[in-house]
Amino acid sequence: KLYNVAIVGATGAVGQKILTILEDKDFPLNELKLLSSKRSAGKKVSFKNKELLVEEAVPESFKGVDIALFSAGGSVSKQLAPEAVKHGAVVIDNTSAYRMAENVPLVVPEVNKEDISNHQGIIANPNCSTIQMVAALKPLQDAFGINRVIVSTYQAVSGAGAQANQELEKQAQQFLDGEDLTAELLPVKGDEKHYPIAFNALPQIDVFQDNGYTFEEMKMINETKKIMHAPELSVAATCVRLPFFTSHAESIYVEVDKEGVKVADLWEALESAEGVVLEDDPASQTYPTPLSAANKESVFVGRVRKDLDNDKGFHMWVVSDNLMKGAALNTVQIAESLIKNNWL
Ligand code: 11C
Repeated sequence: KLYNVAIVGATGAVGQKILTILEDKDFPLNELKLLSSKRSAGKKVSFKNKELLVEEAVPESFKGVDIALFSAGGSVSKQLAPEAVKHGAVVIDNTSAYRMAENVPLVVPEVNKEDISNHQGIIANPNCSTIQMVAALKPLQDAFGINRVIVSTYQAVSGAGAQANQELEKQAQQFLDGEDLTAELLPVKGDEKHYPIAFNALPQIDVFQDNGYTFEEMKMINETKKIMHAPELSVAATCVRLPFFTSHAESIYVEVDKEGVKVADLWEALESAEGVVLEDDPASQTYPTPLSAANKESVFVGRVRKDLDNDKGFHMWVVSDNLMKGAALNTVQIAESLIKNNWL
């Protein structure tokens, strides 16, 4: 059977990646419908050597659509995802609009694929920095049990959209030309202050919450507990934006339940985990970096070490392409799981 698929936000960074992935994979596609805001409607996008017209997304666009992949911002999802469901489509939503809703599964297929079977029309794709973290934590949870996670992130500007990439390029040129750096977007579009990202590090991703954590940090905390079915797991996060374009990197401290676990045991668990690639050999300076992970599908793990004071504590370095596994690829993998398991 072949399926009718719609992409909402087809001209955006994630929408474009979804198109590339659908082109590369043998996805059972019948008709592909490209949808966008009014502003981008009318653009032409090439897919498998054909030019497809991008149409404005309206409720009627979803007639006859089996699977709708939403990646056009939270407000579009809030407005149009229920319309798509009414028209009989299953929605896979890339925004934070529905992630924490009780009747919406939040899914990384390697971790909690079975949750998809409970969907009521909408399935949520987690935040990029959460996806790569839970992919690396799941094999450790299964093998040893885990009770505490402390993560610090090193995140690419593309997480904040194509405009953020342009801001980094502009500021880098200003710096090289000896000019003052002009900041108009980062750390957060619409927030009161803006700081340069070029040659800098910004300890704010998304807006501050009342508890002093940013929304990005709270997403990592709350989404991780939901995906891993571990409401009692302690998670703390510090999210930092750095001046590179692609991939998020994370320094993760994790405490396991089991006694006597060795680094070699973690290596074994990580090596056999689906979607995870171990790149860890200090002797040959082998570890993943944002550049080495860019455009790849996997979650890469290196620098696995035992804590020097806590026998059950381990540190590791986890890197993945934020637009691939962190967004577009995970979305397509959810769609593939839906189809393969007859969960549509
Ligand atoms: C960033 N993680 O790097 C964010 C982008 O909730 O899907 C992803 C936003 C989201 O800025």
